[in-house]
Amino acid sequence: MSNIAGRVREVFRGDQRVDADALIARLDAVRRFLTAVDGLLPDADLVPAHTLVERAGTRLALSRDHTVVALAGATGSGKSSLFNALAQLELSPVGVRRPTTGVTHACVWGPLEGANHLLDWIGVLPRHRFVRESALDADDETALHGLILLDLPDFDSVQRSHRLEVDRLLGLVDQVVWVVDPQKYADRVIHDSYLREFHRHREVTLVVLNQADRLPPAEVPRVLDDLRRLLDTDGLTGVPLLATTAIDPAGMVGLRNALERTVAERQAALRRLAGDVDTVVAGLDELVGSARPAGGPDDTAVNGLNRALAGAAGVPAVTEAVERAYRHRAGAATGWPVVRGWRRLRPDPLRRLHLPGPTGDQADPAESLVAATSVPDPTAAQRSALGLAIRAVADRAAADLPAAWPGAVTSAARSRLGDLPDALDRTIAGTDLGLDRRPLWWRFVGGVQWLVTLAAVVGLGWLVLGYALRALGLPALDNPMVGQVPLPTVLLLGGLLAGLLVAALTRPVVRWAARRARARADQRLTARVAQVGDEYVLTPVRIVLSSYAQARDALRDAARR
Ligand SMILES: Nc1nc2c(ncn2[C@@H]2O[C@H](COP(=O)(O)OP(=O)(O)O)[C@@H](O)[C@H]2O)c(=O)[nH]1
Ligand SMILES: [Mg+2]
Repeated sequence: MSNIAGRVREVFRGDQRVDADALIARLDAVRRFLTAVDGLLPDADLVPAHTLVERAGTRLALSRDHTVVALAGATGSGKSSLFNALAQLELSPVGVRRPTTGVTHACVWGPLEGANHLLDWIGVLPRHRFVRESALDADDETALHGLILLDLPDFDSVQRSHRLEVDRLLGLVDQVVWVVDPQKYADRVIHDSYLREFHRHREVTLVVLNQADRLPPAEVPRVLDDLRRLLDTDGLTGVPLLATTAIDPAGMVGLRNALERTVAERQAALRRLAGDVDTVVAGLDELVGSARPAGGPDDTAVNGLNRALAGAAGVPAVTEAVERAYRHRAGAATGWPVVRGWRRLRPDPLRRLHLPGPTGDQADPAESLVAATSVPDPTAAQRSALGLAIRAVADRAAADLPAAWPGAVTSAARSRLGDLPDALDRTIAGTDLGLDRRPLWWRFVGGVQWLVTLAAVVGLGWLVLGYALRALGLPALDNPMVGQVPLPTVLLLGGLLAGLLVAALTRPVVRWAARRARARADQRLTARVAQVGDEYVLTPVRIVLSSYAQARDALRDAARR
């Protein structure tokens, strides 16, 4: 016995204390993780983390002076016998029935207050709660004050409800004492389904080989060694392992001592939760990894997106219209006055797209809430090019992320796809295309055209007047001469010729200026369309990337013991 107790002490010496504040900080980190990934990762993957946050919050809010220890094991291993022996219920004046299988019984050492809330939460019915506070005990039970011992149903029960109850309770208790017996200690069920699952809860796991009295004394160490080897394979290296005999008080000393230490340390609840955090973090690790993603998609993908957006928004059609509108408006302002009116009859190319007309009037702001322009809708090819460009942006942005994330990034990139057409249209309608002001040189050339036309008209009038006077036999006008030619003729022909000449000279200048106007409009529209892409596609992507970074940092904090 002393040998075994010595081994137990050695293991306990290796245990580290869990700081309550550090544990609370780790739980906060898990909470931050959950906030960061909310709506981005599949809910099913987050259930353990949500459960942990809720359970841990409640457990820490409930009595920390109590330690809930469960006796768990297969049918007939001796859980109830150990429970009765420790609680000495047979001696108790309460005179209770022997606990029956299938129902969890609890025994509380010390006062029930505080323990009752804990037992309400754990779900042990009041009529299955016993108090180990007896006048007969005197002071020899004080070392266990604060212990709440549970006798769990058999985990290998044929009744599914019993097994579910065991699983539920194993998730809530602070420490588990696994009870095995010499016949069944190597059973696969207990190792594969239970002990192995508890490898992150080594610090709150204790294994007892009960019914040690059934073995020849010389066999006990050999069986314990064999069991120790199995526990090592379960990942439970170093957990306390001791032999017990429920029917002999002397065979209970080791277990009692271990429980007294657990109760005195007040650490089991914290260690259990710390183990839970470890388990949850390990489960989430694959989901988050340690990738350090770029701040967003690369320039190539963004440029591709902007091109596709410009195509879908009809930017080429608008810039083409800008060029034609420039020529149209410049022609109307600088053309030969004789044909100007005729030009004005033709519709303005920008007006046709319901874009700001020749007077520079902006689209009505109320109207701009709905499709504002008549720019042609994107073709199927443009639509699919946009879809591909958005996909490329998402793919590039999510390239370094773990498998759970690219889906979230793609959804984010496409999240506002439905709003894009209107947003693009409003942007096109609201963009200053640079045609508002009439260039000074138009006015100058227009003025020159008026002057030369006026000259021609004056010449014509003068000539007509001269002919009329002559026809009526009145004294003729005395025409001043320019060289050999009379002045009115010079005015008329010179004016007409000058008008045609100015118009001819102006035309290439107008063409060149129209191309410049088109380039300017293209620049402005592309920049505005890129802003829309930023707002509707890139920003949602960046939000997911920053959520990823937050989740990764939070998980790293949660992992830090
Ligand atoms: N010899 C011996 N028998 C025991 C010991 N512990 C339990 N038993 C017997 O094993 C049987 C099953 O015990 P029980 O406590 O009901 O097991 P449970 O199903 O795990 O609750 C009962 O007949 C007990 O008397 C022990 O340490 N030594
Ligand atoms: Mg039992």
